[in-house]
Amino acid sequence: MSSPPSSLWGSSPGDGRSDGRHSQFTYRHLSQMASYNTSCPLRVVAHIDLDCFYAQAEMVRLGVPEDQPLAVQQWQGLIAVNYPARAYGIGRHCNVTEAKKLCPQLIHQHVATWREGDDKWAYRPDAADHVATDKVSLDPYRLESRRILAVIKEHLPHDLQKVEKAGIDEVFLDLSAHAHAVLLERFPELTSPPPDDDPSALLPMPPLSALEWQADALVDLDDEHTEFDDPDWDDVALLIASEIVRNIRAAIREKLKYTCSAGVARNKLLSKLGSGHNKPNQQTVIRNRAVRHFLSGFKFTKFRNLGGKLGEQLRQAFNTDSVQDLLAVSVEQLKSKFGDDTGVWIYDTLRGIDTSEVNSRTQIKSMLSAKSFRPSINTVEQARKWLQIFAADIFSRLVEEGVLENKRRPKTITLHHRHYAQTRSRQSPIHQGRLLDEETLLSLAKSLLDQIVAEGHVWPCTNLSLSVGGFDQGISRNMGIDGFLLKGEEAQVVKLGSKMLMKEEDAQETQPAEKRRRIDSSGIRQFLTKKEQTPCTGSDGAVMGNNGGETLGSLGSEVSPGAAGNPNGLTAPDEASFSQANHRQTSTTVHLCPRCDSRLESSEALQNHQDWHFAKDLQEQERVTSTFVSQPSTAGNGRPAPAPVKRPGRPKKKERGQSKLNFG
Ligand code: TTP
Ligand code: CA
Ligand code: CA
Repeated sequence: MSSPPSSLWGSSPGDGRSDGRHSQFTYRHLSQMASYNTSCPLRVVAHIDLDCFYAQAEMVRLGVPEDQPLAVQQWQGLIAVNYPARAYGIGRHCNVTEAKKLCPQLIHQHVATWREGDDKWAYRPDAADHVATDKVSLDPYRLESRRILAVIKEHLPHDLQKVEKAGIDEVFLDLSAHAHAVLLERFPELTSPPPDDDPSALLPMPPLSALEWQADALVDLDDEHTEFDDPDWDDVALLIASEIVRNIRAAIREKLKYTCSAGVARNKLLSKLGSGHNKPNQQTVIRNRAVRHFLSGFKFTKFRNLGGKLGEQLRQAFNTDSVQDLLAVSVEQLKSKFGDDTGVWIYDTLRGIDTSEVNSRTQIKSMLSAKSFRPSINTVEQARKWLQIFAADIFSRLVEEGVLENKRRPKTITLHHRHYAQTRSRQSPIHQGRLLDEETLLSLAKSLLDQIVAEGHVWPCTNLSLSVGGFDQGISRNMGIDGFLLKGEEAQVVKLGSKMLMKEEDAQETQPAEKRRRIDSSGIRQFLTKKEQTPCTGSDGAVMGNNGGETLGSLGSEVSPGAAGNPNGLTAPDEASFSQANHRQTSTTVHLCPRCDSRLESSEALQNHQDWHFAKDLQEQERVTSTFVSQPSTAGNGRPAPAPVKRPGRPKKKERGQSKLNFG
């Protein structure tokens, strides 16, 4: 394995562009593509994100014309807004009344709900008035998410897939091996052995003087480069990746009617920024020679992993949130303020260097179904009705996970119960042996409830949540920063006293919370625990908007944890939960959130705020949910599918200095 590119911007392995006859890249770099080497300067990564996802899902389901303004409603708030509606100034910050004022013809479709006493979710015309008896179901969107993922997989060669589901509506693809295969096919000269069998020999230049980027939005090059410079293999690799992505997007459009946006670049950091750069229905390519220019316009708080505590500390330390400003800060300064690892990581990130893996680890580790009650519930019978809904909800998700085929099954079931400020939890094993069914889940849940009720002083109850966990692990540790992140996410849950996201060996009930808290609180991890915006401080109030403009505390129904500015844009399936450890922390403070220092006006608001954090954690964990095979490839036939179908409404933009490229 060779060391990362030496250039500041990570694009060129040598001192600059080629000598005219030779590429700046070596035979070794080329072969690194095939093995998904994350430091390979020819690496190509894409991020695909659905446009206004829930809104599109409803448009497709209802057969609504594409130019019809539509938003997805949850109680009185909006959780997704399509682009025609955005043109009226409608956003997640609006409630239904405000949105209708802006656009009277807006369709506001309420999300599907489970209803107390009913055993199936449904779209109900009166859902908005039933916050007390209904629970949001995001199953329709999960289902669509899965169909989209299936199309993406279908369009990638079976043995050259590396796909990470990064949220309900987004994926990262490491297209390096696939693009490598296409490169070898189109440029057979690359298959010859290097001169003198020396892998560090420079490759010949690509036999091309310009590349055809079709409708892709190309980011302008850095100042020292021009469009008249000959392309090198990194440009060609990105072009191939962008063809692959264009074809995938066309297939999603054709088969499922969804539009999505994409970013194509050399790593996750850049591709993620790229996909959001030209929404909707466009893909943005960030060539290596354009990285500095591209990044200079951003606030670093928009970067993956700099949206939270670490980003805030960085902002405070240097009194700026501009990437450009921080480029003047030396790595030594960063190290002295943040420690060696984090300092170097920040230094690299500001320069668009990110060697984290696209991780096809993707198996659910736990599932949770929950409801906060306003008004509270007061009887065992009521609680049991909710357990029935939770069991049905969890079971339907387990079926999708292959529980009927006994592919994977959970080992434990946990019930949390809240009575005023007091929370109680009970857990029991799920016996392996026989087939797991909904009835079994329900009867286990009921017996956990009985145990809690037997303690007395349990009514009124303001929140119940049922979860299953202890699925087989199958998660390969990522050695990049993501590895730390995963740890960090686990660490958060350790702090919360929950076992749900943890590896089993971490999940010892007997381990004191304080001790567990210390495990992951050192070094870079403490910064990289994912903390997106808090619901009470969201810049466009998106999360608050989810509850009709009221605070979670005042309405206190299900938590909708997707946050404005959340780069993953996920929404947990209206889960809300809490833990005993969490409660211990909060009861001693004056409504100060121990995780993000937000000040809340009441203990109830604080509790709901913490529910939101918890749901975010679970949502992060849901991020880790899908199953893909990923195999380092050898050369294969990876030619992308034929030219994409033309999509309506897509701006055709001819880029400077770009002309037709004829392959082969
Ligand atoms: P996003 O990808 O963040 O947003 P989006 O798909 O609606 O719009 P864009 O075109 O800008 O990508 O979120 C994906 C889905 O997650 C979104 O359709 C609804 C849900 N969500 C919430 O429920 N609440 C939130 O605060 C956010 C951000 C998302
Ligand atoms: Ca989206
Ligand atoms: Ca998203």
